[in-house]
Amino acid sequence: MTSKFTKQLCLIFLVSLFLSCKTEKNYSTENPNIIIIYTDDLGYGDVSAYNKGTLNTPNIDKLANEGIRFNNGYASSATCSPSRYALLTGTYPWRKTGLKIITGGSLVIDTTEMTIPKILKTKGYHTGIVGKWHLGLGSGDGFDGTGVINYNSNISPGPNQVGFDYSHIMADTQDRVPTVYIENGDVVNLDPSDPIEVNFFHQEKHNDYGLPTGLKNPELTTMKWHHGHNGSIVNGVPRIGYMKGGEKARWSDIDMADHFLEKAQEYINKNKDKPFFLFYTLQQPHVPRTPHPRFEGTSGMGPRGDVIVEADWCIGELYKTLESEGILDNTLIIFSSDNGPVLNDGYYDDAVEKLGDHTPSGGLRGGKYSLFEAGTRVPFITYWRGKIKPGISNEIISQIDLFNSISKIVGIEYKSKDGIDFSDLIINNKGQGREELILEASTRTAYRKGDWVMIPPYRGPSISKNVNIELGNSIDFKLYNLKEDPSQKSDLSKKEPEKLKEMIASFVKIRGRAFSNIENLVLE
Ligand code: NG6
Ligand code: CA
Repeated sequence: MTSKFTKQLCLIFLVSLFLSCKTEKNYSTENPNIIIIYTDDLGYGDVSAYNKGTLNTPNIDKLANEGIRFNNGYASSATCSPSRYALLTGTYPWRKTGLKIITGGSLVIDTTEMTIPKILKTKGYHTGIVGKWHLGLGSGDGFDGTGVINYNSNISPGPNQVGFDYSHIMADTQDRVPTVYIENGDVVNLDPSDPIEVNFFHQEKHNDYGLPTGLKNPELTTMKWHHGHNGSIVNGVPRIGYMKGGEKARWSDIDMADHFLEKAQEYINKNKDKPFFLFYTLQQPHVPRTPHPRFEGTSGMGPRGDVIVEADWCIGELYKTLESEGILDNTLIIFSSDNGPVLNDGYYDDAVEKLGDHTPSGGLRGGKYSLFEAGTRVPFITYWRGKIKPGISNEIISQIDLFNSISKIVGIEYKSKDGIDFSDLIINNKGQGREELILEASTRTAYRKGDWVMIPPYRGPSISKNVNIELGNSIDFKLYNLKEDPSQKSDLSKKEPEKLKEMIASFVKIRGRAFSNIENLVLE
């Protein structure tokens, strides 16, 4: 009797084991299409699924509500280029000396480095990027305005040399020259008789270089610069840097969202019969905020709100394309943002004045450029119709982990330097997330472990006057408990000296004794 019962139990156990193996295997053998939708400067609280307020993002909400909404999802960094580097390579950006925001600089990913698209190519994927690149182009040295890129012949190395079969990009940002699209290394619509020249050198010296500038001819601008953006004026918008030529190739700012959407849709249509990876990197809501007229006034919050509504619409349209092409059920969509929110990032555009009750940071402290949570904690959503069950996760996960996780999902165990495989979390909402994570903002680093965050001392202003954001600089170590104090109001470093010591020790283990303050600290 007992043995019959035991046999039955064993049988049930084996059958359920078989079934569970089958479900686990399902996603790793099917080679789904993978789309990473990546917004620029969209805050934790800018998505209404995260922060029900005055701004509505119904299409992103659909992904969040019918997929997994991660409440502790991070970009590696509080600025763009480092986050994008970390996402594509699974490597902490501070390992790359001097990696900061790029302005006309050269490619920061080494062409020998492994990247997500390169991994996917080994599994027969077609890979594409449409949108903002901001990882540098060409092989000069330096991240800043060396002006060495020749835009008049095929530009290489670039996205196509680090794993993308297809690229249709803007080089850096919408506020930087050259204001042209680049497809597979070639400037789109370039007239050879009107070559493009660009430089980023100091304005006093080069104020007479190229197009009229915001500094000298403010009367020619339709958008006024607040700080920084007083170089060449294109379409009434003064930019960072100076440009001449390339008149026919210049983009129309108000059409940029539609342009990238169309290119993304074209890419999907063309590649729908094989597995593909699309990195769709929207420019919104980064400055200059230039909504198409049909979105003007739709948010009641001025251009910043309007371009978020526009970006949300684009995501809805992309979704419809996947549905009408019949490939939605075979497509994993990952949605996130490259860093936290900023209101005034260099232009007078009513972002502050018309904000009303909306909270872009969703109640987190800081914003873009900050070591506080709002700098790096961003919307992070995974969606796969019919495969991912709706859910919410409070596990800690970083964009750095997408490299290992995506590898696992397509059946390769490729491990990056700093990433962790969270495929089970991403697909099944199962298992634990990160125990610890280094956070980065303009080469400064902080440390999260469990609910605790430690920010080491840094020189510099506590608040950036230009953007009005608390940067996380202080002469002391700061310690916060996010469970009890999600908005980092109470520094516990004096109250919890043992915890602080433990946090510093663990931080130093990963980061090294990179700071004199830490070197002087007694760590017995
Ligand atoms: C800064 C710009 C800012 C923005 C940022 C890049 C100034 C004063 N500020 O240097 O406007 O362009 O670079 O943002 O020029 S990011 O999201 O691409 O990192
Ligand atoms: Ca950004």
